[in-house]
Amino acid sequence: MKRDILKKKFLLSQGRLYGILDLGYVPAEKLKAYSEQLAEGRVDILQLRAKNLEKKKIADLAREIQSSLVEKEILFIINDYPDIALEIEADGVHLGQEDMPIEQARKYLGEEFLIGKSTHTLSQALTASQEPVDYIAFGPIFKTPTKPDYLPVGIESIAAVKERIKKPVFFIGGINKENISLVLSAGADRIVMVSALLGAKDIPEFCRQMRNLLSLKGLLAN
Ligand code: 3NM
Repeated sequence: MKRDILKKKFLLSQGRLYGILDLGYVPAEKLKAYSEQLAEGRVDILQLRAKNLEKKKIADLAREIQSSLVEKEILFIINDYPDIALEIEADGVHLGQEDMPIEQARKYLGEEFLIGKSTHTLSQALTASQEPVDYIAFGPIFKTPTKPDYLPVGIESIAAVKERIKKPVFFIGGINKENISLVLSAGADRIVMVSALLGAKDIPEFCRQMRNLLSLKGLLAN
């Protein structure tokens, strides 16, 4: 085990900026370079999302980027596949509504792994909060080319989710430099970014700017 669960949970509790390395945006041969830039910018959590690759290839890529993240205290999450998370000893897995049911994933992985779940309505988020998940992703807040078939939940739903759910909730979908302040003002204190992050001219600098906005939000909330 690369990290014990207490450390993972501590890092999750501190996590504000969650980046996803999506193979839809980054070619496999550039994955390591991107992960190093995201690590330099100090995202708190990094997920590997590879929708169209075979599992063996995903596991190989995951191993390649994992070492730099362990050293930097960045949580490493595998999208969709509990078996890959287990095999490579990632910090956890992220599951969607159509993936392995949470109870089953929890039994399979045991208590040493983090599990996150995607939710797209308040009702799904409430259901997920009763399941053995460590965090919830809620969105898409805005329309996004990264998940084009999903209806946006809208910025107003952020406050409702925050009010009702005590587990960490990461807001996701269409969040970028232009609208992040709106998202934070609406009540979000944890966000996920994909295209805005991966498309930034200077990824470490972009991460720093986003982290500054998120920590300012934390200071104002206290
Ligand atoms: N999941 P971007 S939205 C991977 O709502 C993903 O569950 C979503 O990408 C959800 O930051 C999304 O480029 C895409 O909009 C987020």
